[in-house]
Amino acid sequence: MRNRATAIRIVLIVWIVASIAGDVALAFGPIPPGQASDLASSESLTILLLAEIAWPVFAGVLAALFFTLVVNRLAPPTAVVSPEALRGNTRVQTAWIAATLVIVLSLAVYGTVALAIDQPGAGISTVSAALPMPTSTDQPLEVQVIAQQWWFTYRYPTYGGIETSQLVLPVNQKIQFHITSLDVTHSFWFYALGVKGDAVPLNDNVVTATPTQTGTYRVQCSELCGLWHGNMSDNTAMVVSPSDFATWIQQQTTLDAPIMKFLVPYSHTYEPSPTIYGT
Ligand SMILES: [Cu+2]
Repeated sequence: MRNRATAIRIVLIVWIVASIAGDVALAFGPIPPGQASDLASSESLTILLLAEIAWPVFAGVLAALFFTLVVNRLAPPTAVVSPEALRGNTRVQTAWIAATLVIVLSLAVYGTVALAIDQPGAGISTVSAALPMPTSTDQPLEVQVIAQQWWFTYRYPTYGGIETSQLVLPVNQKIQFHITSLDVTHSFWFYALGVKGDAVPLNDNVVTATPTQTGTYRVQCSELCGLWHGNMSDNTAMVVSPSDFATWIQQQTTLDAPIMKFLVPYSHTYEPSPTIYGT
């Protein structure tokens, strides 16, 4: 019995040390998706919070498993166990239910507050007209993502509705992504910005994020969309300074000029017409 009590104490100490060490390591380690936008930072914080809570629980399960396998490997020497001893431990059960309740309820409150306050712009758009040109970095710049088998194209309604094959965004400018599809369901995933939205035909899915770090990033489709789905990714998405963005948009406008008369007017959704090119 003394050995058993000592074993419980050792396992408890190992669990406490492992819990603290793991939580400290998590706090200093890289947490996905990073800090490249306000949205990504808030997602990283949520993931860190969940990991910090989950790690001690996981370590506790491992510790209990280890204890059971090693210490309880042999049955106790007493042949007869009293019925009371098999009844369960009220203190342990109460503590388990209370701890679970506290974790679940506080996460529910945290999640509800985060949904209500942190992302007021997120959700399905009900506006039909494109946003005006932003006059400050707090006002969103509208950028449309058009998914189609098997690539993405982008339209900039405040710059004449030009369409590009590369996604370029100005840093520290709030961006309102409008995601739609021309054929089947795709999903637009800009991992570094923490942006992921389903691209559904005839739907306008809106995600708002402010990129905070310049760089070259990857965007990809994250919804199985046909034969070349695996190839529907692009490493050339860029977040650049406002002046570089102005230069780029000017170049694209010049490039697009000869084809603008063939481009359908900007809209939040598009209905491909099989007869548009005549029969
Ligand atoms: Cu796709």
